[in-house]
Amino acid sequence: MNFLCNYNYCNNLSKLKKYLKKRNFGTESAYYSCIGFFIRQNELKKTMRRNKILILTLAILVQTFLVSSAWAIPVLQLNIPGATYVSDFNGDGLLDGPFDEGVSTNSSNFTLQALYKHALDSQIGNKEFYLSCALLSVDGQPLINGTAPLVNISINGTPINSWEYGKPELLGPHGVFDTYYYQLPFRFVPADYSAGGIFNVADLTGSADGYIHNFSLDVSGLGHNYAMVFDLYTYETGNNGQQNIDFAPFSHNASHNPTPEPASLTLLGLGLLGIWGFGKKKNKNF
Ligand SMILES: [Ca+2]
Ligand SMILES: [Ca+2]
Repeated sequence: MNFLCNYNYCNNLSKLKKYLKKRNFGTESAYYSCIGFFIRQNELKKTMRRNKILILTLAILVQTFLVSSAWAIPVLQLNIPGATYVSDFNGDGLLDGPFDEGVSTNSSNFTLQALYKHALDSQIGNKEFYLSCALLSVDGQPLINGTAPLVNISINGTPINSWEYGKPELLGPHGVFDTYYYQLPFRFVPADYSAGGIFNVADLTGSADGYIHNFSLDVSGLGHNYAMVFDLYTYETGNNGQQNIDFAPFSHNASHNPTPEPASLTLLGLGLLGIWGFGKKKNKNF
């Protein structure tokens, strides 16, 4: 009787009953074999529907996760407007250096921004934050303890030339330290508030409320011999008085890498002169 139990009839039991009655196929065996087929078909359909729902739910979950990760803005970040976000500075495919993952510039004069994702807060000025400026060699190595380098930078026009050796107190382990560094305490002010102005510096996505504090930096004093990595952090006092650190993730800090050394620029210059001389000589021959 399976010829009766095709999809058209077996997906509708009452239709099937009517069909069997009309054609006098009302024998029990025919009816039950069709009902069996009907149940199997229906179960298959149910399973398919369940799988569909499962796949849809998974797809929605994956999408939600992807969207929320793109919109996940760290509480603290450093940004240099106009600079580029570098994900792998030396291009070796590994996250292995202080300049990997972060906003980086080779300009000597730039604005460094401290971003703090936070709701509008009338008590904003009561909390102290810190910006650390760590001196490194141009290839990203911490400096060796000895005589402090005779370099100065300026922050908001104030010259900084006193370097401490080690790691900022309470700041967790960080590949950049121990080295010479300067720690600048600062506070956000009400005028730093920006409704919806906080974004993820890594991919420029997102929009959250928070505070942006600008520092004007002149690091021309580093010349071509030093690089600098900037970190942003604050301390929270927990319920039982312990100090917890909140810091910009290392993937959201900033760095300065100097332009190529004069030696290579001189070589480039000599090369250009050579080409120019060659061109002149060639012209004379005409
Ligand atoms: Ca790397
Ligand atoms: Ca970094």
